[in-house]
Amino acid sequence: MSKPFNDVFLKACRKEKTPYVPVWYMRQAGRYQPEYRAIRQKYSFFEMSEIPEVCAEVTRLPVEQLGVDAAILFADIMTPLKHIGVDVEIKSGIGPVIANPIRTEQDVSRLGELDPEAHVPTILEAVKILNQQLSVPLIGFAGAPFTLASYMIEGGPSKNYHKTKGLMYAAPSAWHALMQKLGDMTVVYLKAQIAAGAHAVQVFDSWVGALNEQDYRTYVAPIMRYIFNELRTTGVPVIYFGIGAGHLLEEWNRLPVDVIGLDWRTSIHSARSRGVDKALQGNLDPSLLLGSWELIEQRAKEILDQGMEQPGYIFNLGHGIFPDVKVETLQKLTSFVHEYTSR
Ligand code: 1CP
Repeated sequence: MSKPFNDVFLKACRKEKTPYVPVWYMRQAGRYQPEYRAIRQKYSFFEMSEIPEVCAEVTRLPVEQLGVDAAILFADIMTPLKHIGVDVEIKSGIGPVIANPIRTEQDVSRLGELDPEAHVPTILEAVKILNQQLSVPLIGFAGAPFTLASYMIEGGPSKNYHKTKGLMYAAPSAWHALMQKLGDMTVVYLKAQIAAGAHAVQVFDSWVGALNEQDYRTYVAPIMRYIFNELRTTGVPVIYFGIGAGHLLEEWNRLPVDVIGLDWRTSIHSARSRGVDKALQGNLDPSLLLGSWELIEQRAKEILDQGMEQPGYIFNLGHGIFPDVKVETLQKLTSFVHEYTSR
């Protein structure tokens, strides 16, 4: 017998009343799980997400193990880039590394277009398999243009995004051409995930907090508005997340997006007091999971009390789970969120 479909997460995205606060975790599939580490030994990162049965298994694992209210497709924000001419690899302990960084207008013009059915059929197949197997919503996702561009231009992870901003300031026409190419890729990729059965999508703009408000408005907001307007036509909820981007909240609140994901630096109260009227998601500091259970419970309570003041709240961490966190801690936290908020 299959379980009835749990739509609590989708209701919260739409700011409807829910019987309890739904919860899922960024990077809920990952190296903190012994099962993930065992599978990862057998495959390269991209192989894992490109063998549909393996992708589905890794996606399902945290749902079964933790009892979370949503699954997130197992892939990476860099996954589609390989198919438009970016030579990317995921190096263990580092992250994405690019052999042919984008530095000039010519480099930008050489990038191709994504054709999801031809380029990522295995990812779409995994979405279809998961839809048969899951009784919680499946979140599809993609990287946002600024964050993708930062890896493409720097060649890997960066601390200051100097080359990225350098291209943005020195060659605005190349920059805007790059944003448009990546924006188009994001739209077709997410629409294909939605057509295959994803119930919601999250757009990860992890590193856009490196820009101030003025530059965000000039160099990034137009492409985000374009992406979100396109996605709006599908009717599925859209979440926008970034790290260290609290200073951009007023800008984000003007975009046609349903849910804003907060990192741990900005409280739910302060976001709402600044006029943010979207649904909110977040935002326990992921490092707090190394603290005592008493501390974790106290901080989770504080966040939940603020979140529950209005409909439209989803519990999550402020960023992804670190590899040294215990599975049991996340199981306990998930149960706590459900029990504490059940009415
Ligand atoms: O469980 C899930 O959350 C789904 C899978 C998922 C998602 C949504 C992975 C698997 N990556 C992502 C998104 C992602 N990837 C982001 C946005 C969210 C965030 O900020 O964490 C970013 C910036 C990346 C890029 C990336 N890929 C990094 C960060 C590097 C840096 O700049 O600090 C890393 C370490 C990866 C590799 C990766 N992606 C995913 C996993 C489980 C891993 C570890 C890979 C391994 O097993 O070696």
